[in-house]
Amino acid sequence: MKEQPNPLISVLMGSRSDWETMRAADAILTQFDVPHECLIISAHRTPERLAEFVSQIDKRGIEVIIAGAGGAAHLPGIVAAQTLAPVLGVPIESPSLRGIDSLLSIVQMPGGIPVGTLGIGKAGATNAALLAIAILANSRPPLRQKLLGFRAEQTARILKETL
Ligand code: RP5
Repeated sequence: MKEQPNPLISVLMGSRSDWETMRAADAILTQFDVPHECLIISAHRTPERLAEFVSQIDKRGIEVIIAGAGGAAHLPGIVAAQTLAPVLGVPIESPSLRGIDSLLSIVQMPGGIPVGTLGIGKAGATNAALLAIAILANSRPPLRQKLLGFRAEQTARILKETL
């Protein structure tokens, strides 16, 4: 859907309908100039695309994967099962159970295969991107500086607010 050459981060989502949420992750990664891609890959609807994606993760140099899914949200777990790259899961706010189903599906991974689970919806997508950037920033001082700047701007903005 949205690709850059040599992405460091892959943003996956189970359906086009997840984009309204996951575009928040895309926006943060774009703001930080982090090479990334956004792809629709469904664990149950496009299993072959999923298999092809996971087989190429290391070869393509992808370091962190963000996966948003809703309902019986198994995408982050099935990706995590097939890579050592950190996988961050974003529970989509599903219409029927307001994302509680997605949250519990993603967060309750049995011990042994971790998925770092964020909050439901856009805040979760935003934080998944910031966490992915923090992971990359451990070995990239310029990115760490940008992250520090982002925090400082956020703090300054809040301090300026009045009622
Ligand atoms: C999941 O099913 C997707 O992650 C999406 O959140 C949910 C519903 O998909 P659609 O029916 O809207 O395509 O695979």
